[in-house]
Amino acid sequence: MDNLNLVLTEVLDALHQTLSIQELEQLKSKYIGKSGVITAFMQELKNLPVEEKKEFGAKVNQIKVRFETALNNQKEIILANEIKEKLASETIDVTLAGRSAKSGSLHPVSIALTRMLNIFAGLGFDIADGPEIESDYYNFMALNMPENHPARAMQDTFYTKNSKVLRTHTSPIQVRYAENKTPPIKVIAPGRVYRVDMDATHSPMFHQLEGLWIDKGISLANLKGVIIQFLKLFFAKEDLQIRFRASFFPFTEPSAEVDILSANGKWLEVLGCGMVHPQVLKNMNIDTGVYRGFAFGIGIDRFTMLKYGINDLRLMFENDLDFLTQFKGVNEVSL
Ligand code: 2NL
Repeated sequence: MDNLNLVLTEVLDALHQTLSIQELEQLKSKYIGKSGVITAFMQELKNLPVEEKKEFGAKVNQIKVRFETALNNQKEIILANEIKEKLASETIDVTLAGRSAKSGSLHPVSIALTRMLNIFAGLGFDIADGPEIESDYYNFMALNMPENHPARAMQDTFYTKNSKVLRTHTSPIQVRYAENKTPPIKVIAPGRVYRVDMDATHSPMFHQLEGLWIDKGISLANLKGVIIQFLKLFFAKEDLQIRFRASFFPFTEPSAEVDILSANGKWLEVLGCGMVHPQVLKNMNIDTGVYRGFAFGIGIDRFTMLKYGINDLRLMFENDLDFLTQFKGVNEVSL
């Protein structure tokens, strides 16, 4: 009997200190489970003499009932506490100011490209597109760059397993555009181009915009007129100083590079151009006895940097939001 009273005090004490349902389940099995302490008392009942059985049996039963009642009470207390804690920790302050959704903005390259497209559209140029994975023919052969040309080396051009190339310029777009048309042909070809090159001033992928105008009587004068007009409009500077320097490209003859005078008095090379080489015209099925053409190539990324005062090419490709968000609101939808 004394043992029984001791067990009751011990068990009620333990119950009141229980803080989780899990602990409660452990106590339940410890006392009234298959080999529980109270269960053991009940099994002892059959070994007792008849006269003790009644009193002891009643006492054990009473203890079992008190245990179960206390267990259920504690269970309710724990559940109520859990809800209280959850409510306190998950409180939402509906009076706090909302967080505004961030809106995106155009990449500076897209802004500069749109500006270029607007200018050339205004000068009457069509806009063409083409594949980034090109055949050797459209990327090199059609442009008068023979088998042994250094630009075709593995260390300069990305080749695919099936001997195609990642286009190294957007010229192939113009070859495809021109080969099944009769002049006048007046087109620009913007897009991504790829070269094996990676340092502070070169990226393996960059953006180019090429232009081509073929018609009867097209001359170097037309080339200069278009380039000068484009540069003055792009940099929004009517008195921009521009010079043409003789140069060489396999696909133009004669060829020139074009420099502009920067604010600090230095001449900056900005693009290459020339009269389309007769062999290239022939490759486009153009009658060289009737037609002439000029072509030019512009590095969009470098133009973007010049236009917006960006001093590091890597910024153009890192997509750092601190950099990109500075172009929010720069609008080139119309000139
Ligand atoms: C440069 C040089 C140039 C061309 C690109 C061209 C395209 C055809 C025919 C002939 Cl389809 N030429 N493109 C011509 C001269 C120069 O780019 O330094 N660009 C950044």
